[in-house]
Amino acid sequence: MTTRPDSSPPGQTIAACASGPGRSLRAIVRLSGPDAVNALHALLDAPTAAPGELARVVLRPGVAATGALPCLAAVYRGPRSFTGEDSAELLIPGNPALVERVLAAVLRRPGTRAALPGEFSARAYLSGKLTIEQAEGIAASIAAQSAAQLDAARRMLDGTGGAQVRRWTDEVANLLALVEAGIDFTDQDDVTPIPRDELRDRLSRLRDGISRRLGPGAAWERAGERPRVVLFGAPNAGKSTLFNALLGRARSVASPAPGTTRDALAETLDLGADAPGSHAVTLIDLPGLDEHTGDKTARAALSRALDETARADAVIHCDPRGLFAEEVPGPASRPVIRVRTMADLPGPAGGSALSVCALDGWNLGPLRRAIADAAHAAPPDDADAAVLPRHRRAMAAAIDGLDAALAAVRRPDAPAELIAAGLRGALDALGEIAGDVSPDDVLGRVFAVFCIGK
Ligand SMILES: Nc1nc2c(ncn2[C@@H]2O[C@H](COP(=O)(O)OP(=O)(O)OP(=O)(O)O)[C@@H](O)[C@H]2O)c(=O)[nH]1
Ligand SMILES: [Mg+2]
Repeated sequence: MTTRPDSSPPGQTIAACASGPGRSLRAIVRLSGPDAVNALHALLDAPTAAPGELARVVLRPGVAATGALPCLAAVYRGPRSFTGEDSAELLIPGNPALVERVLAAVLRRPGTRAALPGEFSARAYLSGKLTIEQAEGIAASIAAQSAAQLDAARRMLDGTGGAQVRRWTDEVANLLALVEAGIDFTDQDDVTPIPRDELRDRLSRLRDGISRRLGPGAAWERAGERPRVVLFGAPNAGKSTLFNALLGRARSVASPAPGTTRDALAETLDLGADAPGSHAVTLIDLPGLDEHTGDKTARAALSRALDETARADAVIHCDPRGLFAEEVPGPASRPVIRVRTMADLPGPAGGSALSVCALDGWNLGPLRRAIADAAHAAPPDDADAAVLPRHRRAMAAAIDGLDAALAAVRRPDAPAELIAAGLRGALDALGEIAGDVSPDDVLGRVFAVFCIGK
């Protein structure tokens, strides 16, 4: 991620609970960074076994305000670990209070801090341990709600999903080369530009293949409605300022007084310029979540904010502290983009939330693309939903490019440059799926929708 000068240096050790909330047989406390192994050993009465092996250990009496507690632990030495750094995992009984105490003991160590959502995977990506496709496969397998979605996630993890995209990419690149050969060398005898009939057939086949993969589309695409995207967060999180910055005009009142916004303000946000192939969305500025108010109007505003968030198609969770502690109401499968607002002010170190500054516009491009990706999420009950939102949008953009090329091929007088332009658009769009994305986009768009501990 391009960092603003106030971002703190890397090299910190991060820790988080990597298992789900609530009670379970076991919970996993996960650590990564230079101090990970020492931090683990400080909790135990004896060092663990060989790297990579799960060993029986005993949690020292007092660490978690308990007596000695038998547990399991494993250490992984960098670079032979998931993140590429020294890492450790501690498996303890899955009791939330116990997990909290163990994490608190770890986090008391200097140089150790709580991991932000997606940070383990972001570190793995940055150290070259994961491709972007595999990182997305991890997120997708956690979010999957159907066998089809699990299959799609597995295809991302093992690279077979990417192989299909590469075949499409190759075909577009071949067609582009043929068309360009026709443009540049028509006066040379040894180069035969591709006949229009053959070009049209291959373009149609390709377009139909991508379109089949995309499926019938999200509910609102069918219904002709715009996806509803809400700005959610605490009072004074910078929601209204961000709303105005995204729209490019001062539509909502923003002020240093908490509780300024009292109603849901909806406006159309066009994302086409930053995210080709994307729809316009309805962007909604909401009142801040002030749970501790006695005021009747504020209570009505709070319930409006919760209702709108619960029925939104995507959520932009705003937090200048980068903690994202507020619980987001609504279905768990829906995209939530974590945005650290006010990135011009000193704030938390590193992390994988998308940092933006609404005052100077920093990183609003990646945020617009993240919104466009989220708006392409298919509903979870859709059997064809097994394509990630980011990929859906890129495929839609590729189809737009191929349609433009096809339209040009069908016009006998259209110059070959028009066909080539459409093909280049399709090639760029498919390149995005394969991972031709800038580091800014990767951290912002991919990891900002991960959850903590992953
Ligand atoms: N330095 C800095 N200040 C910001 C930024 N964004 C917003 N602010 C300031 O933070 C304060 C609160 O901003 P709002 O946009 O009104 O916050 P809000 O989340 O809409 O607040 P409520 O409507 O009360 O829930 C204002 O004084 C803004 O000028 C930013 O990126 N950087
Ligand atoms: Mg506001």
